[in-house]
Amino acid sequence: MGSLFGALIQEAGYDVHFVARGKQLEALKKSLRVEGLRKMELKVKVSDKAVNADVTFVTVKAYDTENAAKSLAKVNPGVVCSLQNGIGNEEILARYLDNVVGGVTTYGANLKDFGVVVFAGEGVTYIGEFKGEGVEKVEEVLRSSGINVKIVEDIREKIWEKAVVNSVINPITAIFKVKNGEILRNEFLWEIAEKTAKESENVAKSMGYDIDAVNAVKIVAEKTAENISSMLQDVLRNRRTEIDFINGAIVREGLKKNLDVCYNSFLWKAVKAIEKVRG
Ligand code: KPL
Repeated sequence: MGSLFGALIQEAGYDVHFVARGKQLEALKKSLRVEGLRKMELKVKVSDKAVNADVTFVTVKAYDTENAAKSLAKVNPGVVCSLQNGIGNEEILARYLDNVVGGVTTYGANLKDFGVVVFAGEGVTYIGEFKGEGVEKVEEVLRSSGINVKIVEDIREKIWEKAVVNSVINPITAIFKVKNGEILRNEFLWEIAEKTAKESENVAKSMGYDIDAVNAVKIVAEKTAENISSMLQDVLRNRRTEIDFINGAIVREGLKKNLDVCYNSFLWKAVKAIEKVRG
């Protein structure tokens, strides 16, 4: 997502600085290529350290948010907007930084190779105040870069909506190694999906968020039927997943309120087991 949005924002005329590590850093030193819905090859500025900016987008995996926040706290990052998956990223950023904007995007982007991002689908990016100020500044940058953006009153609700859908599709596809659409076609997977969705919905309701989770899962699984979910991609690449920040966060919140979270708990532990087995 960082590569795609960075490319679109640079194309709109902004001075963009990418922060990356390892092979992605080396690839970006040569160029950044966008394929799919837009095609472009850009020369980009890149480094492995946070830099001063007016607006900073954080697109790292949820388990890297704390490290990102600590390095951003050493510079002047301006308004910091999270565009990540999972629950709790904004809270972590807000512990270290003054101006934090929450964000959720339904744009589709896949890293095909280091330095090559596929723009897979247009969507909507919801943003909302989390701590301090700056939401309008973030909106201006996204809107003038041609990215559909909406400011919402309560960004936590959007974060939970997305996490509830991810709590169903991501672990099931990662454990059973299927594309998203298979959840709708295989009645056994659908039974697990429905039970998990209802559980996650109950936890979201206890937070004051009224979500029709079963329906939301159906819509997203249909729309993204051919997708390999981000969690399955992580499992296939032997990388750590974001399960602690999705099902893990839902279980923690549910247990606080004595709610039944046994499906979420099972899916959380099953994905943790997969992470551990491959070491
Ligand atoms: O957000 C996604 C993900 O893979 O993380 C979905 C919506 C499930 C699309 O694949």
